[in-house]
Amino acid sequence: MRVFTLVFLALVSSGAFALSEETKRPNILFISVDDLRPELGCYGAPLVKSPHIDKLAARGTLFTRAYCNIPVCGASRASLMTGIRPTRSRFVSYDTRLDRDTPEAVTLSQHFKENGYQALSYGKVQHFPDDRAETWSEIPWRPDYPVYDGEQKDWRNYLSLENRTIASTQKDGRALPWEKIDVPDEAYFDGGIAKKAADFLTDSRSQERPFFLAVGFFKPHLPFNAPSKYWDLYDPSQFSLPKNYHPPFEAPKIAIHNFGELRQYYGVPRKGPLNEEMALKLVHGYHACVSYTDALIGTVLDALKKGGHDDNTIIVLWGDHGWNLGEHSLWCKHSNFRSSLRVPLLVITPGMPEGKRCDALVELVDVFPSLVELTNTKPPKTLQGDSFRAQLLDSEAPGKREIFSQWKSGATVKTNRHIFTQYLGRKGNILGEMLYDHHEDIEENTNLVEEQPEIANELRERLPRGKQLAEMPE
Ligand SMILES: [Ca+2]
Repeated sequence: MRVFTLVFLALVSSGAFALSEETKRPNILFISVDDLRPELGCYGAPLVKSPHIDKLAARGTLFTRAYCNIPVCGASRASLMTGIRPTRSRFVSYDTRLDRDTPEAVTLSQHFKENGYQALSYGKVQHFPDDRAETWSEIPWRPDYPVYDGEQKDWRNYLSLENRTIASTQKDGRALPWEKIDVPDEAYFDGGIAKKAADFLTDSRSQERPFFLAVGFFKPHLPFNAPSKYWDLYDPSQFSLPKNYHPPFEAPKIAIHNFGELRQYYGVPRKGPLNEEMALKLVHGYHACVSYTDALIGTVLDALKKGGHDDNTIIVLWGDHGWNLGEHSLWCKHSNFRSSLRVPLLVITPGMPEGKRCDALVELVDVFPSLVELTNTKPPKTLQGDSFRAQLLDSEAPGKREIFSQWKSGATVKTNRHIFTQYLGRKGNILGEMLYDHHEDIEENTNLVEEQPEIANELRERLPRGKQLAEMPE
């Protein structure tokens, strides 16, 4: 295997795989899956039914230690799409807008559009379809859903009579945090998104010039609505709550939240722990949605093959942040724990090694510079991440020394062995700190910040100072 790698690297350095102006640039299929935690068959979770993603992983590189830079949808996506890090004042919430936070930055879609690509967005890619829409070749497409009072109220996409009845009585159209109904895949928005992408990939338009096709699936974001057959893939008795269904020992209170996102659904208590029946049904519903999305990814990949694009398309599959299914007593995202920060990331590049698992540290801000390098295009000056092309060529190539995440007042640095978070008040006062040893305590159950002051101090020094990462020089 080592010999193969050396031969391969020699070929690469000799330019055998280098793209030239005469070579047709590769297409890019960019699949985002909302709230997908890295708990899939290919990530070592055999009970999770994700056959299509598992098959995809066998064709390229799976990153085992990929982290988001901020654990909330809109901000994480904005950061990835600009290659710029979040701070306490930039890319902070679910409703982040690029045209407000970084109006001048070259976005990923804009970069490829300006390099002759057709740049298309189907489904949930950026939070707002109208946000810097000019950076795409067409206005980002989403399934039609009713708009009331200027707001998109029906994005939850309930189909069952029970949920629609409940929603009609609620001020903002909310209902149960799940839905199981016997409908075809196409009935929900995500089925429509997969069909739209498949239609393009098998259409002559996809042959005209290289494409950057971003396909964004809404599930497994709450509410956990999926066709019955995906719920039925699982025996409810197989699910249990995690061993660490409790806050970490010695953790600061600020590290734990009240999972307000889930509290907004009908039947979920306003505070306190969930009863076990509800907790286990949420775990079941989440997995049903993962398997539903996995099947739709299969639909898109079949179309990619049918369209004859397999050999000339880079595929990136990523989740925008992690998700807690009871870990640390938490639900949803919005925290500085590994369970909120770690994401799935698969990259398939034609001509590069297949079936690799890479343990190097990578962060989502690295995706943009990687795609720039893989397509031999000129990087925008604003990029703050680093290309992981070297890791795609050799999964054992050394990675970054450290990566960073930010969630509100909490700034996190992750190294090969440790993860350290400091919560800082507006006046620079320390609100709390956490240190976990991932070699000894991967689940982050015991805060070592008092017990290991030397390591804590070293990592404290490695956090960006002053106004945090935001205003770091480029
Ligand atoms: Ca999300």
